[in-house]
This record gives sequence, structure tokens and C-alpha cells, in this order.
Amino acid sequence: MNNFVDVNDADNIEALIEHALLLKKSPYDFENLGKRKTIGLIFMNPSLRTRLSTQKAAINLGMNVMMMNFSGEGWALETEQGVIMNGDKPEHIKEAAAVVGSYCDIVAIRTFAGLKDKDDDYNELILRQFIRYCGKPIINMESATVHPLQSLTDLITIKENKEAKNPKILLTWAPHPKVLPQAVANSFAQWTLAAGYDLTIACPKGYELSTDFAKGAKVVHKPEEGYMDADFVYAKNWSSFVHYGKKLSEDKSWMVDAEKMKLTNNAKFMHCLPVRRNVVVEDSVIDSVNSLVIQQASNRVWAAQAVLSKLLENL
Ligand code: SN0
Repeated sequence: MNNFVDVNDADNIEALIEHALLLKKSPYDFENLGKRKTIGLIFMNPSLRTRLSTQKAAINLGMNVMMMNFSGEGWALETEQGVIMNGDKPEHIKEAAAVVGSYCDIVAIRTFAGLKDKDDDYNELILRQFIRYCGKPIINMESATVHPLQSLTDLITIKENKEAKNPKILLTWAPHPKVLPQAVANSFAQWTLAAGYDLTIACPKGYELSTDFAKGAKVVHKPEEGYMDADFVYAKNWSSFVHYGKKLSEDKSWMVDAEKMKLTNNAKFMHCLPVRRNVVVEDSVIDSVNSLVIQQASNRVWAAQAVLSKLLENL
């Protein structure tokens, strides 16, 4: 593996999951693999799980870790080419990425969708430039369109909890006070479908995901419709892809609640976190024994460690 930017970088998803589960059992089996290697974690947006789990994964492999929060601490970055930089952005991404790359052996970056310009976001304008100018292997810690470390974690967690060989998985849209990116939902659809799972996506009309990510999923438009016999209910809010970055619904009947969970096959509840309690999911569901949210979050370490070890092997 040379980069971990999206699902296509994982040439064998099942093997990567197995490797993560092996590391979960024996976290220090490869504790010297990253000796004297440095990873730089670059954040353009907030983080809790991604930051700490990736740091911990790197430490378990013997790596040195450097971290920088660009949104609060770095120079504001110019990302347009050929501009006269006499405005409020002191540094160009060209130099910033190259400088970070010169200090590191692997660079991980988080850069959320701006949700203003669909083409910029779906062409991954910032991530692509970072890859181009950084010159080192890149890990995507959530970009404009995908969040592959989260999706790998989700598949690990599904594997640990599934009873049927091919469980029924529901990805349901849920209400939210803000407009959020489609990245987590896109990526969850892409990875579960690539792994061969049966996926239903439930969302209000106008919230359909791009077919580039969700082709092969069944789509339903009533909140209850996808719950029937589901083994896993994965909740997430996202803003509209079609009417790009817009909020089209505040319909509270889409919140995950105990009533709708009763329609399922005693389904497990999943969410990437952070989650708005009693907006996205009712307390009684996230606090129930069927909630996997903490297990998911803790599995972020093993997903990151599996990916890092594959990148380190190729350095
Ligand atoms: C991000 C998102 O992509 O939806 C990160 C999820 C891992 N979530 C948020 O920004 C939530 C912010 C909020 O105000 O609830």
C-alpha cells in the first residue's frame, strides 16, 4: 500500500480487517516496524477519535508523531493556483505540503468538505494538492468525500458482531441542526458494498448519495422502511448531494428511536461519533446493550494500526 486515500487503496479488504483484528489481540507484534519513522498528523478541522487513535496506532508501531492543527494554529492556506496572494491567506498549499512532507515519512490529513462548491469538494481539491506537493505516503483522516479509516473500523466492528453470514445493514439519514458533509455516509456505503454486504439506505427525498459511492444499495424514502429485519442500524446525518450542501428536512421522525428499533432483528446501533443525543438518536438506543458506538471508536486504533503497518512495510 502506497497511500490510504480511499477504498481502492485497500487491495484486500478482508485481509486488512484480519490484520487489524490480529493487532487488536497483539498490539505490539510490530512495535519496531516504525522505529525512527515520523508521521505528521495535519488537521484542518476538529477531531477527537481520529487524532487520538491514529496517534496511538503510530506509537504502538514505534513511530514518532507530530501533530498540527492548521485551522487554529497554522497560516491560512491559499489553495487556488496562480492567484495574487495579497489577501488574508499568507501561505500556499504548495509550500505548506512540501514542507510538512520534508519533515515526515508518512503524512495524515483531515480536510472536510466546504459544502459550497460541489466540483471542488468532489474533485478533492485540497487532498489532491496535498498528495501532489507533499511527496510522501498520505493517509486520509476524512476528506471532502470519504472517511476510509472510519469505514474500515465499521467493517471490523460489523465482523465482530454479526451473527448471519450476510447481515442486513441499514444506513439511515437522521436530523441534525447543522449541514454536514456526505463523507462518512459515502464511505460507509462504498466499503460495505465493496465487502459484499446487503445495504439499504433510508433518507428523505433529495438526500440520495452520489451513485459513485452508493451504486448497488437499495434506497428507501420512509423512515421505517429500512428497519424491517435489519441486523445493523448505522445512523448519520448528511446534507443534500443533489441540492449541494443544503438542508432539506428537519423531520424529527427520522431520529433513531426505540420504536423503530423494534422493527429490526434486534439490531445493533452504530454511529461514527460525535453524535447529537435526542436529535440523531434517542438516549434509550445509544445507551442500550445493542449500541456499538464505543466499540467502534475503540476499533479506530486497530484500523489505523493495520493501515500504518501496510504503509510502513512499503517505505
Ligand atoms: C463530521 C462529519 O463529517 O459529519 C465528522 C464525523 C466523524 N461531523 C461533524 O462535523 C459533527 C459536528 C456537529 O456539530 O455535530
